[in-house]
Amino acid sequence: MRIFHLSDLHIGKQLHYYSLKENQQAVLFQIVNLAKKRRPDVILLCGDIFDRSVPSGEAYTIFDEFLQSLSKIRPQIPVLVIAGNHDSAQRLNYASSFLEKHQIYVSAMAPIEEGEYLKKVVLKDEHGAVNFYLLPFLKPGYVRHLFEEGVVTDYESAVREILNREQVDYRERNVLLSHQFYTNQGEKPETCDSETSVITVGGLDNIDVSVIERFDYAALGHIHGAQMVKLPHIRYSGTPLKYSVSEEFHNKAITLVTLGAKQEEVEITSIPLKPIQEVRRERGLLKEIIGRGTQENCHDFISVTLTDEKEPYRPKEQLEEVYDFILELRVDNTRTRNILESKEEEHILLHPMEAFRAFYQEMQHQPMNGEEEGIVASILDQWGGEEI
Ligand SMILES: [Mn+2]
Repeated sequence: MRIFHLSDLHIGKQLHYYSLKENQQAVLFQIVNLAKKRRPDVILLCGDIFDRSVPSGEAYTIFDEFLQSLSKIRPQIPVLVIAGNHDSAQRLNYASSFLEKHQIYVSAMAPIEEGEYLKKVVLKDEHGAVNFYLLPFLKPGYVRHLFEEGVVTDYESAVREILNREQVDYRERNVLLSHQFYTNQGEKPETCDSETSVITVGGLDNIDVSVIERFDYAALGHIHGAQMVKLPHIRYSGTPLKYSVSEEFHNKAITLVTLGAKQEEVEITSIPLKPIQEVRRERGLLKEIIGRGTQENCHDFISVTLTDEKEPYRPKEQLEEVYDFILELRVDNTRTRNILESKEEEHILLHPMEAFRAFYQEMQHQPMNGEEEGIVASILDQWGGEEI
């Protein structure tokens, strides 16, 4: 069975105030064409379909067109979709039973009630059945009530318990779709700047990969750089486009997974995706950077660092005569380095609980009591986790 694994489309995302509409449409169009050409048996979209929980009309239209084009391919290719932390479960769930008629299976919400289980889609190939388990993004607070008190204490126990109650038959072939932060014995996957929501101090949302190791393939979303976690069959596909300058050297691609018979090692290939605009850095003297501009690269999104000791007059205006899309402009010379050294400010990313504790202390001139801590903790627990 051949699987297209994709995640983190983030439809509607902007890059430093520039719309990525055309880039996103173009890359989705490429994916459709690659699906026509390579004929996968199934396409997986592993969360963060949209960039915001309230997507714009335009973002909806882009996703609609994508699903429509995919569903027109004959013979039909099933599309399996889970919600990520950026998606609104209710919104993504909209018309999901209607979509199933077109072999588009959406799972946006973790089980809420006793008798509810994960959405499971069974597909068949020459070796028999493959069970796809659709696990949408979840927080411990979403599912805690399904278990006895004290069983679900963190993200790891939440996912472990939710999977345990599925009673997966590991003698069969099973594929998991999941959108969480998986680590290998505390060792974190490589992250980048466009994942605003994945890093919390203290690793509260870490889930050890052992929880999902027994699946024959784990198709993951959440981390924006393609990579495996510990084992070749546990994998983040990464985003289809570069969503931050820090991804300058990422090779964005569709992960093509070939699943053979049970026990056979999965085969992994990348099918490169080509953006219509590159995202990259330019560093050097203003004169040099302007000199490097060509017909081919002048439409790229660029982040510029000027190293001129004598700061040029109106550098942005001069750069704009050559480059159309300047994301940011920085100066790195003796003057700016001295300023930085004198400040020596340390920016520490605090967990929301720690941040609130510090805020409370500053406002009230005393620490929170146990009851207050409990209230804040339960609010954070329920909090959707959407980042700005
Ligand atoms: Mn994401």
